[in-house]
Amino acid sequence: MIIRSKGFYDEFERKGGRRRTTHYCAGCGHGIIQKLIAEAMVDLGIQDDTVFVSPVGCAAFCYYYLDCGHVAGPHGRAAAVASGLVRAIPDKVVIAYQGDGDLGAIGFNNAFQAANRGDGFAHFFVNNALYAMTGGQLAPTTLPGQKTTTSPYGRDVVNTGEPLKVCEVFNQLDRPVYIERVSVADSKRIKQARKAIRKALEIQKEGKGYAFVEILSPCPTNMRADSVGAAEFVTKEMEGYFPLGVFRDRSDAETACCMEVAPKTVEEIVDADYAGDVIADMPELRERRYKFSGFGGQGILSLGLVIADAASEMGRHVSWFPSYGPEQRGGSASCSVVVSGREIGSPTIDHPDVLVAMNQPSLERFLPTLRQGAVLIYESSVPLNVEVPEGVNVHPFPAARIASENGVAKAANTALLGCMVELGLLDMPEAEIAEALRRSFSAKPKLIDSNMAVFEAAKEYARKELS
Ligand SMILES: Cc1ncc(C[n+]2csc(CCOP(=O)(O)OP(=O)(O)O)c2C)c(N)n1
Ligand code: SF4
Repeated sequence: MIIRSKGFYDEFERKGGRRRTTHYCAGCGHGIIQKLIAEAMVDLGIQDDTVFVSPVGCAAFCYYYLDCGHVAGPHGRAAAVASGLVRAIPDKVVIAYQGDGDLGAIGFNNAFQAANRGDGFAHFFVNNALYAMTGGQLAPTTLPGQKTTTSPYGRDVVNTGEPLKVCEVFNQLDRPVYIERVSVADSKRIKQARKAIRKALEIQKEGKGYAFVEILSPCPTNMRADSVGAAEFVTKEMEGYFPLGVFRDRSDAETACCMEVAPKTVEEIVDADYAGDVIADMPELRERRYKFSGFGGQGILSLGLVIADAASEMGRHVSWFPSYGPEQRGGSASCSVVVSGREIGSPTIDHPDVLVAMNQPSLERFLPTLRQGAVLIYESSVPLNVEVPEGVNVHPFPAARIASENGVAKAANTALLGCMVELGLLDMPEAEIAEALRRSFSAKPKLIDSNMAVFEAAKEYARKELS
């Protein structure tokens, strides 16, 4: 009979059926480390409040084993996911678990920046000196001279660098509360690893900030050894480069890190950002998602910026997300603008509420994404030969002609702005938009009057022909 911690599920419902054992090879450190985490979670009474971010690597299946909340991170991004989680659910305990390829290579910057910010999560870094899941390739932590499938003659530090000492690097940063390197290569070391893992989770329970524990871990399969040989490699070889010990412990400090000043709830964040009463005075808190699209040089990105600027001046939550090719001019360009009374979940837009399309590729690409009730404004000199989805309100608008007739051929974007104001698509007083338009020409004041003329002419056209 297997007796296991209540921190594990009774059975592991993996692909291929229910099982009672993990997929780890005999002698692998991952299983030991996860057992220590499971036990600590239960003993600290945080199991139901814990969200575990699993990596890509041999430990990717943690969500089959540990009985807590889970998010699976893309390769290298567990720390970035954890950074998001601690902001979205600050009262929960967040764990990020990463291998040395995952954290030390593709995900290093995410991990480093999270540590530098002191984001409040427990960060477990499993260092087995290679990429295990993919067959034992060289990792940033591979030892000099160590043979792997991609360093068959041993790691050459001139070509591939020295082993990356993550604890030592993170120990240069101000905000981490706790940094320790431990090992699970034998029972004496496992006891110390147990303490370190508990401490990192206690720090989370108390909301004290970022805790980093590096765990040296045997991988018999790729260290090309049996269980004993792999454990010996960890103690005799790896510890020479990665000395064990506590690098930092500020967990007793009364105010351990940033987390004591971070707002605790979404409402508090909103209040802090907005000064609260600004929102209360805004009856129209709806979220609108705009896509502006055309050729580079048509002022599409600037159009989005003017709207984002006006909304931001009014205390709205705003995102402006440009997308363009390597060409400076002539290629396709678009931007997504979200204006909202609430925090914005994502700056990308799959189904815009309003699409402004200045060319044929924009119509082909974005018109099919519109849903019932959405609005399309398109440059009327472009033939509309893309099927319009049902329930979409279509407004052909001669932006280029209006701009030319008013003496600024390049101001089709300003004409579109006037059209949107007249059609009531901006949920903001016209004066705020006009002010933002003027601001956008602060470096070229000579263009302000002519653009205001285009703006007025566009409004007039839209009033007569489109409303
Ligand atoms: C974007 C991306 N690149 C590469 C891979 C292939 N890949 C899967 S696991 C892995 C390495 C995992 O090594 P490590 O983080 O050291 O964890 P271990 O398997 O040793 O526990 C790689 C490169 C992937 N899944 N996704
Ligand atoms: S390959 Fe290595 S790290 Fe992966 S499960 Fe096997 S022993 Fe563990």
